[in-house]
Amino acid sequence: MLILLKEIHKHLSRNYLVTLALFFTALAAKAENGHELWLRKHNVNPVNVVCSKNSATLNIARQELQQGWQGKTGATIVLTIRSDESIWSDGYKLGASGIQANTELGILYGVYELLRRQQIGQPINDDVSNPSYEYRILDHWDNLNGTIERGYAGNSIFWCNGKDSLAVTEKDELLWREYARANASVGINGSVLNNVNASPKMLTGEYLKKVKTIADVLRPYGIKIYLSVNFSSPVILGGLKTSDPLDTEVITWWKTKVKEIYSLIPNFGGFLVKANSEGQPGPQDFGRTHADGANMMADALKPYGSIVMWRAFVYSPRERDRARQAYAEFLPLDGQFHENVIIQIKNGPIDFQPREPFSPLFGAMKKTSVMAELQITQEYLGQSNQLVFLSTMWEEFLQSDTYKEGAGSTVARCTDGSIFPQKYTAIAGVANIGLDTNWCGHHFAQANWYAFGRSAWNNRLTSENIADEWIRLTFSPHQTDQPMSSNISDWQRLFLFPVKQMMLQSREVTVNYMMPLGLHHIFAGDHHYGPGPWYAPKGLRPDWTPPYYHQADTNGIGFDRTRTGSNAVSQYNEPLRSQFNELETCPEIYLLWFHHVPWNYKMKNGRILWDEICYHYDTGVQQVRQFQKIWNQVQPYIDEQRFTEVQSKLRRQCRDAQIWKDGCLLYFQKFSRRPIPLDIEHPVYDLNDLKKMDFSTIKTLEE
Ligand code: GCW
Repeated sequence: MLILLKEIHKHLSRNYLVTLALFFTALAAKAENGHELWLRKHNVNPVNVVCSKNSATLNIARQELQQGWQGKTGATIVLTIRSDESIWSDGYKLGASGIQANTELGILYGVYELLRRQQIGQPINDDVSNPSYEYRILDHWDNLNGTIERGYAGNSIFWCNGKDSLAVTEKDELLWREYARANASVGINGSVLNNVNASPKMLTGEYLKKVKTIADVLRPYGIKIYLSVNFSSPVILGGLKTSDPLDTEVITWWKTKVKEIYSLIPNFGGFLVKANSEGQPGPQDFGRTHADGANMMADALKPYGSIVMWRAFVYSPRERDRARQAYAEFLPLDGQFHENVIIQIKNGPIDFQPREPFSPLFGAMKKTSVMAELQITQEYLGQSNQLVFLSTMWEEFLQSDTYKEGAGSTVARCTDGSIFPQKYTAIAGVANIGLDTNWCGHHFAQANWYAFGRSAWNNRLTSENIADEWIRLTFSPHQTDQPMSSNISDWQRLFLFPVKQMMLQSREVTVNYMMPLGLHHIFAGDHHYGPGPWYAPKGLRPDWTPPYYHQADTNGIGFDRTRTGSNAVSQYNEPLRSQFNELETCPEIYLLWFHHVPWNYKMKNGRILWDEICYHYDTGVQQVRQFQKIWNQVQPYIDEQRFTEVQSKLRRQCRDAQIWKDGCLLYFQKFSRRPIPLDIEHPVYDLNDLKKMDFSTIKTLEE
């Protein structure tokens, strides 16, 4: 990979002077702050839109066409709502002269696809496009005081503190409309408005009134509202003595609450619940099961055709291996959940780490609807300081073979209804959106929002495809920036190509400098930013400290999850179970996830494990430095604001990658007692200094 990066760099240098001259005026291109996302304004041609119906959604469709048409001047485009067997749900059929769909929303999605293709220069053949998942949802971990759990792009766009916290201004509504439009343009059709660590206040009348206002703004764009609910709400809000899900008063309380919600929001989508996890209340507090709790809520929602997304993110401090727990608790309940319950499972068995094998629950539950929960916000992947395109990670996950019904039973197929005919199919992503002007903190983090929507619509899209589209939409030169548009092929060669390669490699690069070879959860502190393989404050529960996960000692490193260890391998179907279990057949990317491996273990390339770890960390650092060079060389093709903002983030990423490498190598070296290979750069930081740093605050390290 490094060689490829060097090639790109060489290639760029050769052309640098020529292009600099050619595109110099591009520097004066319109300032862009990123707020328009992938929906930037451009020159349009007049178009004649024919549609026999009017509605809020269809009016948006019409307006989008008129404001974004780049096809033939004066063309006529017909929007037809007519059912067709080949079209499913809100899918659509695109043709040269029009769009056909079963639903109004299908028309709107078709319009966005048509405009996208015009903009990126893709042909329109009689194509049918149907969504892979019926529910494509953003989970906002927004607190009602405006802060966002694991948010790195400013405060909530929905909630705020202070005496006017429930007032809604025109500015709020405009922002919500922009948000809804961006989501609809990539096919997202649901938003959970509040944190899964849910405040009971969410369900009070005054907050529900604000939810109604938000729902009204989002509705024409096809975005349904969902709420995270606190299991103790009947006691805290309703004054009941218990929140036991089998208690008749509790059941009535939820039914009445649901009725109240529907009187305000007729298209309300349902609940998301984090129960008996990390201190949240749940049915187990009353000796009941997850199924008892989920079914009680599902029954209250059923008359309205809506769903409960019940999270499988559970683990207790007493268990020997956290990676086993979701499976151990949920599999025995398979078959007990009511039809409108969907179990929401994180992609990996632990917690959104830079690399995890897929959660074995995906290949296990057969009688229950399951959905994947991805994390768009980069809690564990550099937050909004680092350029990491997550699409490749999600692709790896969705295409992982669970062998549930033999080879080819990918996670994608286990969740989209192709293997198991689950009544509801869904996918969720934890949002990375906040009040920052560019919405996501890092300009490239927008690509993760985009990629989530696109993959939720079509779980077979490749990351390369998605990155290509996103770069073209987000950065392609405006037609008015003359020298650029006349040299579009240079733009493709000198901007699109290198930037795309950088994005496609970025997740693996991050794995290299953070947690290669299956290492996981070795962060310093609860902020989950910098390295902290040493982090183990007295009294903290062991499964919240890195030594629990890396298990480094003088013999070796890694968590033994083999048959003779925690036996987490047994949760996978064959042939994975045996493959993961054997040191020789375990893929090296998961080596230290499944095995405790001696420092001198011979890797496939002949190096010993310790050396291989060193090379991975070092390669990661070099790769990020290469990103910096690539970015500096694409400057002629991009507006100054976005160029400088990304440049400064890459500077920080380079430094932080170095900190990761130095911190981890110096610490693990205490156990390996081996030298760092002489042909790689040796650490520049001192371990004791790094141990004292608080990586969550920029100030400690900056300048
Ligand atoms: O990844 C962990 C996060 C918590 C989060 C939790 C969860 C919302 O560190 O901040 O809480 O997962 O998914 O519930």
